[in-house]
Amino acid sequence: MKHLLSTTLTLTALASSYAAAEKVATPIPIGIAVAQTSNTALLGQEQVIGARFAEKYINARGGINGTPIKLVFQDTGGDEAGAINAFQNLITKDKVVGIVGPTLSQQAFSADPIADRAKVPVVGPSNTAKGIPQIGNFVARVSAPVSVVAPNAIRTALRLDPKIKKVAVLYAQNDAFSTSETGTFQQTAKDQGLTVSTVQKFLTTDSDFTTQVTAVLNADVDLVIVSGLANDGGNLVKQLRQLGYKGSIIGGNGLNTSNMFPVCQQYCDGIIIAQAYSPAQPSANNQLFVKEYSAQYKKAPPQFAAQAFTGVQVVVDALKVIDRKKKLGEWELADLRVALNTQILVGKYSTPLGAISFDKEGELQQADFYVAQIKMKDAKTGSFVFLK
Ligand code: LEU
Repeated sequence: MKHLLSTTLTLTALASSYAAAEKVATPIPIGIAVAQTSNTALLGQEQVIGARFAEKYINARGGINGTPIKLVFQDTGGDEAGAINAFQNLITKDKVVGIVGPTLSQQAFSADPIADRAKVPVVGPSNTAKGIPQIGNFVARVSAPVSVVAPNAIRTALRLDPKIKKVAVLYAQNDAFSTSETGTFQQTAKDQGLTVSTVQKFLTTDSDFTTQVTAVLNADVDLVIVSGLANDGGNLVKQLRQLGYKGSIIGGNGLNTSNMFPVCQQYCDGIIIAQAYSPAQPSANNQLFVKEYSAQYKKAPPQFAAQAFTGVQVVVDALKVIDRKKKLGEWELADLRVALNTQILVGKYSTPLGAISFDKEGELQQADFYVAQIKMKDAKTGSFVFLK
């Protein structure tokens, strides 16, 4: 019995020392957990493109001081369960050094705590709800929060039409980002002296918005502000126009993709959307990024692609600093993850978003923001025109 017990103890000790001694694989695995399926893929698709482009771009320039990176993709789908599953796979099976993801704040509030408990750094590429960096020490984001981005759209709408007085606000009540963003929109509208005549709720799974549109038309407003995601938001705008709404429309961050064009078609025309990225951002790093991206995809990089690229770049830049002090191949995975998180938070980065850094909670510090307006040529083709 005594003998058996000590054997068991030895085996347990061996197993744990084996786990502790786990080294980092090469190429260096970085996890990408975004929506590749479901309606949320309308948004996630651009993130996949941005991340893949970053992998190629970075490896063509020597990766991490000569060691290549390898992105490991796990599809999150559009819900919390999918994001949790993707995170768990990346952490325990794929043994990534850090994770860029998920697509939605709604997913981040469920999945990020898992990475945080496992001491795996997370860089949110598009999570803009209030409270994301505060999820935990291991959570940062390269997507500026609604409080910083959204007010720009209202200021621009008022500049384009100073006669705007009455506003209708609509939001997806089952989505964390949309409820957060509408809070900012409603506050900004009041601060700008506008009257919020009606507030309407919907679900990201809705496709019929007759009730909400009727309420908007009855309220006789000159500006409609929509916080939702791409499919629901697109259908809502389309039905607003089809039922006769003629005034201005602001779309939130969830409508910020040309993948919405097939949904609202010619009715997308004129939507005003604040931007956390512009291809015209003048830094040398951005201009090179834009040049190579445009050469490959025959269009300028959209915001979600640029932010996903930036998320990967931040992880890589931080790893470069660590690698200069002690080669990545000599690190134990668990220790490297912790060191990576520390370095991400103290680093300064020259990215397509301009010069960025993080505060000690992991909140993004970014200087430049923009507003664009959708211009549709016909029912299928359109573009985001940046406004001065
Ligand atoms: N900003 C949104 C969120 O934080 C996601 C984006 C892809 C529309 O949920």
